[in-house]
Amino acid sequence: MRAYLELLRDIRDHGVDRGDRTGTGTRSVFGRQLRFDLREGFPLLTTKKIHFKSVVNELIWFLSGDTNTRWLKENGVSIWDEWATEDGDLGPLYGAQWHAWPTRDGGSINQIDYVLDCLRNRPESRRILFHAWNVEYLPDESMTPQDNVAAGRMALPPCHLLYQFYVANGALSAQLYIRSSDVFLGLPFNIASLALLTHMLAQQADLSVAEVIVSLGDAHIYSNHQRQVETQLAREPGSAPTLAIGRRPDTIYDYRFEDFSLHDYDPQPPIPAPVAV
Ligand code: THF
Repeated sequence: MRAYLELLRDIRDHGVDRGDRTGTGTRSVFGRQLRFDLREGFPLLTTKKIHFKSVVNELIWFLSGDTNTRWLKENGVSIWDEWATEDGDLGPLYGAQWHAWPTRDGGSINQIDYVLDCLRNRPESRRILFHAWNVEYLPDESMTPQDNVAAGRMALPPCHLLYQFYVANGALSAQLYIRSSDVFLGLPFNIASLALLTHMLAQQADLSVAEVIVSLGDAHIYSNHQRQVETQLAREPGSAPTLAIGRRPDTIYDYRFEDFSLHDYDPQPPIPAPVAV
């Protein structure tokens, strides 16, 4: 995860200070790429503790097509609470678009099934991707997240948009485009989640794993994360943990938190930071 720490340093030293939608203020750079080789370990940050349970359960929740925070809360995950309505609703964001992209005849398309079909039957395809930027359902920016949900729109537009996969020599790689990356808080989650999804898809399609790549649009540090960034940059990174998957579930939708275990994850303490809503 040295590349991650270098990105933090790059933004701190070379970024431009700008206002932002949330009113918090950010320092940002535009257009960066980080790569991690999954054969060298699982890319989970060691310079602060990452709540791995939140990463796993959020991904299981996305894959299931659920867009209500109820199941997440019951499973110890609170990272989506800020944007939800009182009933826990988030509107048709990630899970809905991944699992059930709405079609004009009132039906839906499961993009995850499509990806698995490609991986199994057309691994050389250059179209193995799924997308969450469904423009018809993007929020109206003059309304609150909760009012958008009430109007049938997403609570907020997807940050991680486009997932593309590539198979060579029986090994799966993945690249994710993130249009707007909260580098201190969100990015470590997004990298770990992409790596986990790659392991799950590889297991389901009888492939091994190769690389994960994140391509970032606006990569920013929020002004109220500056102190936390300094704390993190003063720490020495440890070695990467490894991921083990305890069984092979029948489908990509049948994974449970207990199926995953991290070995040799020995992180430094958490660094609490406020999330901009
Ligand atoms: N909005 C903003 N401003 N930043 C984001 O990273 C972000 N996301 C998702 C949607 N909107 C966003 C939500 N994902 C945390 C982590 C991921 C989030 C939101 C919040 C967070 O607070 N992490 C803490 C503790 C986590 C825990 O205890 O489970 C941390 O210290 O890592 C990016 O996709």
